[in-house]
Amino acid sequence: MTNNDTIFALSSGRGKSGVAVIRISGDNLKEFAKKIIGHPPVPRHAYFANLMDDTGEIIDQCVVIYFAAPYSFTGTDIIEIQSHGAPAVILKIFQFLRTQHMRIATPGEFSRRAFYNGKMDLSDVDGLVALLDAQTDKQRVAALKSMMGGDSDIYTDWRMQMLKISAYAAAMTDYNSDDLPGNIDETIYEHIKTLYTAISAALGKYNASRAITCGINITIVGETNVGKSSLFNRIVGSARAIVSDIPGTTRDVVSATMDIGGYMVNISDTAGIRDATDTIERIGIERTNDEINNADIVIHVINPNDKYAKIKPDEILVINKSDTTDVHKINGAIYTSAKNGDGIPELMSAITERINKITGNGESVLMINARTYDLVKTAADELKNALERSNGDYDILSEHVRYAADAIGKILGIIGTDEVLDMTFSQLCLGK
Ligand SMILES: Nc1nc2c(ncn2[C@@H]2O[C@H](COP(=O)(O)OP(=O)(O)O)[C@@H](O)[C@H]2O)c(=O)[nH]1
Ligand SMILES: [Mg+2]
Repeated sequence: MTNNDTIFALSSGRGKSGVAVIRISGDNLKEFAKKIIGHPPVPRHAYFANLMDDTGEIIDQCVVIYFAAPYSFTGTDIIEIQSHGAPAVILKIFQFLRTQHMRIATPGEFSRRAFYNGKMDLSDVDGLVALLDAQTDKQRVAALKSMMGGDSDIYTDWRMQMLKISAYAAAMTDYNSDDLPGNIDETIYEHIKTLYTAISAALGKYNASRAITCGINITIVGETNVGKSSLFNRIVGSARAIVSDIPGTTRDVVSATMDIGGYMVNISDTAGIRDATDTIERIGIERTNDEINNADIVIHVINPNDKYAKIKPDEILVINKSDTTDVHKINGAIYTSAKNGDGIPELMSAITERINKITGNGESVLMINARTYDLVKTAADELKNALERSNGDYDILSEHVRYAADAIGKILGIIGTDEVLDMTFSQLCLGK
């Protein structure tokens, strides 16, 4: 596979649609554009064309746009063919393109070209991957910011500062200390400290970033028959979980994904906690415990007049069946009736409030993912090493700061191995 092959793919979604977009990337596509529209193309102009194969048979009526390098998504020449979105049309166009010395692109190959041609760095590609996966508005906003270089700007700034400090410290060893300004040590150390604080703060927001991109995990727990499944159905808005007055009805974890205030939420209904009578229910209860460990928010449901000592920090205490009897008040608890809907809006507000606390309202968080987390962490650790382990030896200090800069360089793909590139691009679909 070379970067010069002419490649094509369906860039719009699969299945029947009004319009399909087929993208071609390669060197010198002007001739081909001329051939299909019948005259030399002006870049970025939309041309209506009867797209014909080499036998003169019309394949479809299309709109064709030619983008001249380097002003395209990939930095190469690009032709976009907008055809009707019928599978038969797309197939026929693909067959035609294959006869024109073109091959189908591998997943992410267009983005890989954009990366190699300096149109995007790896952090931007991470943003693109996340944007194509975005299901909620907050996911869209965070991913778009990252894709448009918001995160790259921060990383690039950190890296430039590190490289400067590292070079400066390395040069210090060549000077007699009398020739250097008196407070030079302090200046260097202060600078590293400031950077370390900024990077640590970003790491501290990883949980917020993860909650936005992967969803916030909410688990409903409590004893059997308190109305967990009924509440789950109320929250999700459909009868997903089986409700019954037979204790132990819910044995497995029932999950749903939903959008609450623009955030993606993974909510699960669990088996009630009690001394299980059979093996399957016992497994269900074990799974409940796993869910609790993974949960960002636990909704703990109890019966009216159940005794309850203290609400835990990540917990929302819900007293259900408020329609049945007068309930005694517990400070901070929410009162609901899954039966008639009382208190459900209050419960939703309490959930939203917790979500906003976890995500910090989603405001300017670096979109850290599993790949970048380790690298940001390495950068922070190396700055710490520079501060604590160099003991005034500027060569050692310079080296540690340099390692930190390398870690950030890997996030951007400036320093990269093929495996990292393969992993990042393979997450993209065909046509991207
Ligand atoms: N009166 C009343 N009954 C409820 C309420 N919520 C649930 N139930 C009933 O309590 C029983 C157990 O409900 P379920 O949702 O299966 O509880 P779970 O075992 O905690 O999942 C069912 O008969 C429900 O109809 C409520 O708010 N009020
Ligand atoms: Mg249940």
